[in-house]
Amino acid sequence: MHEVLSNDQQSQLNALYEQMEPEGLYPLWEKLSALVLPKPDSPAKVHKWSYDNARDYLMRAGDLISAKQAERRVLILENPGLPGHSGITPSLYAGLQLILPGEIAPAHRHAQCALRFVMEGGGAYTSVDGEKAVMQPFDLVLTPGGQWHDHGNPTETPMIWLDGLDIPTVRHFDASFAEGYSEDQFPEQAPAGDSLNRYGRNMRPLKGHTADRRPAHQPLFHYPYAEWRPALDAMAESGAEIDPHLGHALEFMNPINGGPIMATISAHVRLLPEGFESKPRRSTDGTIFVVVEGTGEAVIEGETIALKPRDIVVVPSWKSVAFKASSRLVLFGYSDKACQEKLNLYKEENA
Ligand code: GTQ
Repeated sequence: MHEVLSNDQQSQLNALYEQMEPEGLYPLWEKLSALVLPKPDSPAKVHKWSYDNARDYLMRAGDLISAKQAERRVLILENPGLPGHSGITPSLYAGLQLILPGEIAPAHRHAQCALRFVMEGGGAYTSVDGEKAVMQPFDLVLTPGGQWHDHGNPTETPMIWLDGLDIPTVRHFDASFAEGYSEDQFPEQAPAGDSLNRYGRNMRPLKGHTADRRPAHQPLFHYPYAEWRPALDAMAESGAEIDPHLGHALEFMNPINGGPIMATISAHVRLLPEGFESKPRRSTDGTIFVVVEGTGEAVIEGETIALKPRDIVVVPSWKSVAFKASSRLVLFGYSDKACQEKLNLYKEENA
């Protein structure tokens, strides 16, 4: 409201509000400026989770409940600004999942899209519609919505990865469906790594992808560290111009259309050479970062956050962020940019 109301007018309005409230009616003019914001004002807070601390709690949970009992033994990374929401941002979820040697997290499928970013261990797998992706540290593995998936660890060492899901987005649209499979493991449909072999190297099956077993629009679900990490190094070593706001940055894409990895989630990696300081940048996609390598700082709206390997940091929508690399800094990030771009909402500002 722009004009000041007289006391009499205000008290008559208050009486009106009181009468209509039981019928679910409210005056927009009292709320308009809080509903239609001139710029994003996220309730989510900037926050960092120490991997070492979270890992200790997760291992303690591992002593108390099996992966099978839990269905998914995961610690939720809840944003302190979103209590009870189970989200790390208003649209996205993050969790740390532990699979101990010999365990299986039983097969299920759901509307939600998930990514896994491996934090430690090696040789455990995620099986997607009956095809295993055998995972190594800092690999990215997808389980797109609607596909059967189970996880297993046939190795001698615990396996921990970060789960990134669009749980709050699906909840927002009231569009959740989920079901368990009749057996622990979905029957094997193809050799481990088959889709990566066919689609992961800038090629596709000669026979034509629509004849394949994978959904034609989303054949690839494994983006190994062994491939993305050397790509960043090659960029840095080639003398390629470095983006002042991002560093050397590459986005993971769906090879079918060059679009984001999943309908609702985008993901990327960055390399900042030692001593590099990125210029401040903000974007409407609140982003979850994992430090893969190196040390440095994130300066988020003037707040300095120290970074070390495996730290997890959330930068909410429209908070300005700049990174300083004390040693060569490699970051993985995921956000809802994929979803916002479809809705024509995405914006960024590079200072
Ligand atoms: O691995 O399927 O962190 O369904 C949350 C929900 C993991 C999974 C989570 C899930 C999963």
